[in-house]
Amino acid sequence: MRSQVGIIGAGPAGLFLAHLLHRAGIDAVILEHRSRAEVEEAVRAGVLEYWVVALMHELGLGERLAREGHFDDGISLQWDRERHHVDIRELTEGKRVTVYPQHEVLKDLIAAWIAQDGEIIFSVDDTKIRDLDTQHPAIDFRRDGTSEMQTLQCDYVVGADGFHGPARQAIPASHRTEYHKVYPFGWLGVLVNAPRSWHELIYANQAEGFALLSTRTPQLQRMYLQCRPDDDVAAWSDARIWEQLHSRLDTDGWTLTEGKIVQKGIVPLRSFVCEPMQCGRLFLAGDAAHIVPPTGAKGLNLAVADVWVLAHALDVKYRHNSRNEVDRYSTTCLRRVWKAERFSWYMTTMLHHNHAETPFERRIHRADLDLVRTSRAAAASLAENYVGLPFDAPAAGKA
Ligand code: RFL
Ligand code: PHB
Repeated sequence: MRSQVGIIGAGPAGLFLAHLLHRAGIDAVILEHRSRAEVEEAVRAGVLEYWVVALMHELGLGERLAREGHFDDGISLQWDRERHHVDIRELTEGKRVTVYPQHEVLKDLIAAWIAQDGEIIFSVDDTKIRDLDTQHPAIDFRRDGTSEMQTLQCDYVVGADGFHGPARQAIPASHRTEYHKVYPFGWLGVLVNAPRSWHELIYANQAEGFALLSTRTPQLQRMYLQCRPDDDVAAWSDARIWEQLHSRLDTDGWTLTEGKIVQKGIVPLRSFVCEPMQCGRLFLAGDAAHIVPPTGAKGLNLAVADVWVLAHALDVKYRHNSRNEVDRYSTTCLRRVWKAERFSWYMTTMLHHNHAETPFERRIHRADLDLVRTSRAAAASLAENYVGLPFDAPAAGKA
C-alpha cells in the first residue's frame, strides 16, 4: 500500500488531518487500532472552540452539529455557594461555547471520510514505524484476525495515536524532552439520564473539591467530581455521587436535577508536553505530543490546531516544494500548546482542592477566582482562552 501521508490513529487529530489533506488534494490512509464501534462510543470531550465549529462547517461536516450542538453564551464559575456568570459571548465579540460530544464529531468525520472513499483500516495491531530518516518511511501493521504483516509506504508519517500510542517512542529518547506534571487528583465522570439543570456549564470549587456540570443531549447530562487519582469507581455508589454533586453544586434556592446514572469512569489529571513534535518524516499531533488536564476543555481543540498547522505545511510542501512550513511545524504548534498548558493548569489549580497546598496558595486561588468576578480584563482573558485563542502567525525568519 502507498499514500502520501500515513496517519496512525482515528481520533480527532487523525480524522481532522485526513479531511484537511483531502481538501488540499493530498492523499492519506488512516490506521486505527480500535474497531469503528469502539471509536464512536468512547465518551470523552465536550467543548469545541469557536473556530473548530467554523472548520467543521467549512469542511461540510457541520450539519448535525448545527442541529444537535448546544451553543452557550458563557459558563458559570461557582465558589462559596455563589454562582458567577462569565459572559463569554459579550467578552469575545460574539464568540460562543459549543458543547457537542467528541464521539459525535468522530461519527461525522468517519462517515464523511468513508463516503468520499477515504481509506481507513480499523482494528489494526502491531503498528511499527520505520525508516523515518529516509525519504521513504513506512508503517508496518497487522490487520485484525490475520497473522500476516502489511506495509503502508508513505512520504510522511503522522503519529495521531494518543498519549499511549507508539509514535512518540519512535523518536529516539536523545532527541526529545518530555515535561510532566501529575496532579494529586482525578475526575469521576458520570452520564445521567436527566434534563439539563442549568443553561450553561458550571465549574464549582467547594471545600469538598471540584465539580463540573456539563451536558450531552437534552436528556443526557455529563457531570464530573474531583476524586483521588487512584480512586476505585466501586467506592462511588450512586448515593455517594448524588450527595457529593449536591453538596458541591447546589446553591441557596437551586438544586441539581437527579436522574439515572448510566455510566461511571475515573481519569487521572496530568499535564505533559513532548518537544519537539517532529523527527525526520514523523510528526506528532494531539495527545501523542501533549496532554492537558480537562478543566480548560482544551485537549481536542489543541489536537485540531496541530493538524490545521500540519495540513497547511504539507500543502505548502507539495504545492510549492518548500520545506519551510514543514520544518517549522513543531515550533509553530508549541507556541499554542504552551498557552493551552498554562490555561489548563490555571483553571485546574484555581478550581480544585489540593491537600498538598498551603493556606497561602489556597487564598491565592480564591483571589484568582474573585479577580474574574471583579475585573473585566481578567474575565476577558479567561473567556478568550476558553473560547479559543486567535491563531498566531509564525514570526518571520524564526525556525
Ligand atoms: P485520541 O482521541 O486519544 O486518539 C488516538 C487514536 O489513536 C489510536 N491508536 C492507535 N491506532 C493505530 N495503531 C496504534 N498503535 C494506536 N495506538 C493508539 C487510538 O485507538 C485512538 O483512537 O487522540 P487525539 O486524536 O490526539 O485527540 C485528543 C482528544 O481525544 C483529547 O485531548 C480530548 O478528549 C481531551 N478532553 C477534552 N478536550 C477538549 O478539547 N474539550 C473537552 O471538553 C475535553 N474534555 C477530555 C475531556 C478528555 C477526557 N478524558 C477521558 C481524558 C474530558 C475527559 C474526561
Ligand atoms: C465535558 O462535557 O465532557 C467537559 C466539559 C468541559 C470540560 C471538560 C469536559 O472542561
